[in-house]
Amino acid sequence: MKFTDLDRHMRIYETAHDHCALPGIYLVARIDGRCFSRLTKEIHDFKAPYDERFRDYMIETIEHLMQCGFRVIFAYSQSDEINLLMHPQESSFSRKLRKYNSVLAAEASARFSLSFGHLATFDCRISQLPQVDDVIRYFRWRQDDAHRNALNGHCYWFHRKQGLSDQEAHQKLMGVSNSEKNEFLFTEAGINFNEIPTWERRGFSLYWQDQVRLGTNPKTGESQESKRQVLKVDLELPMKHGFELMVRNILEAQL
Ligand SMILES: Nc1nc2c(ncn2[C@@H]2O[C@H](COP(=O)(O)OP(=O)(O)O)[C@@H](O)[C@H]2O)c(=O)[nH]1
Ligand SMILES: [Mg+2]
Repeated sequence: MKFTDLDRHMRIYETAHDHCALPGIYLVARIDGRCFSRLTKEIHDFKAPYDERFRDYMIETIEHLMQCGFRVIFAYSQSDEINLLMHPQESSFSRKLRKYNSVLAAEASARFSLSFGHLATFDCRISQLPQVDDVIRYFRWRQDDAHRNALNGHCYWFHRKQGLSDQEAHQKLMGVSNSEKNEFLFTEAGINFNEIPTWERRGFSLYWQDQVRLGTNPKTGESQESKRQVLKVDLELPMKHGFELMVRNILEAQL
């Protein structure tokens, strides 16, 4: 068989089920660390439940993901996950989902591993959201999950530090409500949940901001202003409705 015939014959198997996101659908990628429970507990002595070094590796990874060829307008991260909202007109790779999934997972894995100094990998999935309200709900969902994780994490690690095994600590938390966990932390562990760092309770974000710089016009020698976009790392996110409003403003500014 000639190469051109063989190529045409085989290519179908590779591409026939390629799915492209429809124009106008909002795309959010969730990139999640693979087996990070083990990695954070056994391979590295990260402080538990939260470690600023781990957070900073995630920030370096997100900064890379926001500048590696996709039009990412907003990132939200908590625990070992990174959520990226694409610009509505994002069109790389003809919006082929397999490309977003594989390239973003690969870029995140490579960048995080460099910071971390060990092999670490991420998977990626894409949510295709039909309306702005769905995008807002998506990020609200992830932030509510951050709150749940923080509450659980602090309770779990308090039990562990008291000498309980992994299984025993998990069992202690079964069927316990959020307000009971709050109360437990306050009375037993001496932790006022509302006073732990905001980024632990609410996650954190990266987004673009205009920066005005004063320079000199090389031709005229006169001073002039120039504008460029820089990434802001926001560790003090608002919560609930305030967070929803923030995501809405960032997205609607692009429409
Ligand atoms: N020690 C520590 N662990 C963290 C930190 N951030 C995330 N993790 C852990 O990362 C894991 C992420 O959970 P999940 O994605 O469900 O588990 P996976 O399937 O093992 O990756 C949890 O076990 C978290 O406790 C941190 O700052 N310090
Ligand atoms: Mg994970």
